[in-house]
Amino acid sequence: MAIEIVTVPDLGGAESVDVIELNLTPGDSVELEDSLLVLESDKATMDVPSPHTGTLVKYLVADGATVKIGDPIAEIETSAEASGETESEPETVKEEVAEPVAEVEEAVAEEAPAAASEQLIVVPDIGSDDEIDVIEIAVAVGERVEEGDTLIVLESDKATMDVPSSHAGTVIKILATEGDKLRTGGQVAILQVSGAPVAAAEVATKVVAPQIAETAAAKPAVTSAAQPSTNTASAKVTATPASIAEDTEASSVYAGPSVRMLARELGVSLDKVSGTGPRGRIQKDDVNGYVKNALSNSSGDSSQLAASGSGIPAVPAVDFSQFGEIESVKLSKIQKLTANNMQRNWLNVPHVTQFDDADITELEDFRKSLKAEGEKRGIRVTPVAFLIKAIAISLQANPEFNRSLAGDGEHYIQKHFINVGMAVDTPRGLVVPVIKNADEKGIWEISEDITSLAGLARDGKLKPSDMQGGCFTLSSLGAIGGTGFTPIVNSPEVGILGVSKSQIKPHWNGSEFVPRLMLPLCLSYDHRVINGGDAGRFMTHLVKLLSDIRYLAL
Ligand code: CAO
Repeated sequence: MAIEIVTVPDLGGAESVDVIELNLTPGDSVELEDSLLVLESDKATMDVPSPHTGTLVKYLVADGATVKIGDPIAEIETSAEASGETESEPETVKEEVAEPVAEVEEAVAEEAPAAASEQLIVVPDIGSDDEIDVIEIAVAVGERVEEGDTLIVLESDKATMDVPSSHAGTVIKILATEGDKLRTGGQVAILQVSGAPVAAAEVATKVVAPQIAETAAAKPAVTSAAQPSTNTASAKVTATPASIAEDTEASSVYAGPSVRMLARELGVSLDKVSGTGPRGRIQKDDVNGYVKNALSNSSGDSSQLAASGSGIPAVPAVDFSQFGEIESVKLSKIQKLTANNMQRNWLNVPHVTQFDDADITELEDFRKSLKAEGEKRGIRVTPVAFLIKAIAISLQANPEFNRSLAGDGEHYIQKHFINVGMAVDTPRGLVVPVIKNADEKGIWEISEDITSLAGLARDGKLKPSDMQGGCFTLSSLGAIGGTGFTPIVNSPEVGILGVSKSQIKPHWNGSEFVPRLMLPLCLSYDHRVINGGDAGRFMTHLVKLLSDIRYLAL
């Protein structure tokens, strides 16, 4: 028998990390490679595997402690043979690892470009202070890029945006990794702005050196190449929430192995449990609390656990492959957010949709008459510009539609500015850029805004600020078709106008039927804030403005 002290392994660059979970109880038997505890840096979590088979005598750290490389973390009682076996391993493995690292360092030193020719590329002004996820690294070390070439792609809650290179040159170091969060000024890459391409030494470094951040972002749940079973060996690295979005079910929830085991034992689906630990990590208490809550809400009926949120029965999973060929396609982040937002708004907002037609015969004649001048100005005027303007003026006249419910349930917020969101259909999903101060703008200016924002949306280049501050949303399917639909309110806004395709229809003018161009309008509203009378007045006003655009000028 021997007592082995297990220490904190190589942290791959992190100075210190937190102990966020102790996986075993003293007295538990431990197999080689069993996870002893979980460490967490600000970028990744790591399971520390046991370098021995034996019995856990005690932990030498507490949950929540901060530790650094070499700190003792646990005592394991082993048989003499077992400990002898494992002790011979580290030296060999260390040598194997050390060599390529040394080679790489030499290679990097030899090939390092002169400092004068290096150019640091940072995230340009993204219009807010928010941190945004890095979802794609578009270049590799050694690659030649031109000014304007995309280096990385960022994705906020609402849109993706490319970060272009501000210089032409060769990428010598990539400073961001997928899953990182960057804000304006965040470091992206270093370019050698003159000179030949460099060897991909940096890539080699990534393979052999267990850098927490790089490994975590490159592939969640990766076991690094430098992961021998020694006391000071490196650890299994698992992505934190910043990078789990791309992962499978197994790690798409931020929880450690013992919490997962508990959830499995209790039949709890972890994606239903809110984490109260650091960065939203799910703790054992969260799982127990969820169970307690589910049991008390369902008067002891544990079948509640199998239902989806709010007690709504889950949609059964169907294996479609039994009926024919299928493929599983990953949702983009925007699609996932849209799905969540739609469900949230659909479930939270009591919707009513009201319909009407506006006679836009004269509006269309006028719009077409603007074509020649529009060509001169380089501006394309579509019916959407008139709709935005008419909505802005209707919001002025009907301020109930420019409100949002306050979170306290006791107040509403009356907005004294008028920004109109416009749903744009893009290959990456639905986004809603906002035309600011639409009430103060004329048709030309609004048309310019529509063209530029719709273009940025389709190219994935909208800034978060382009999509913030909306008061009301327009969803125009007029160019596509249809006679009407019931749009979902873009909460916390309280109203949304759906517009379908205009059609010539017979209209009774009092003495005869005349052909008029009629535009179908569908106004959905939050019935908690807007009552039917408010909605009737808003719609009537809107129809009047569109049917006689002279009112837009008043
Ligand atoms: N009826 C008939 N024709 C219409 C129309 C309507 N209601 N609205 C637009 N059109 C015509 C335009 O006049 C234009 O034709 P011309 O070039 O001959 O003038 C043509 O359709 C194409 O318009 P467009 O789509 O390029 O431009 P737009 O300004 O009308 O729309 C935008 C811009 C961003 C609203 C639109 O491109 C878009 O993405 N719509 C989809 C919104 C969406 O997905 N909504 C659903 C959200 S989920 O509820």
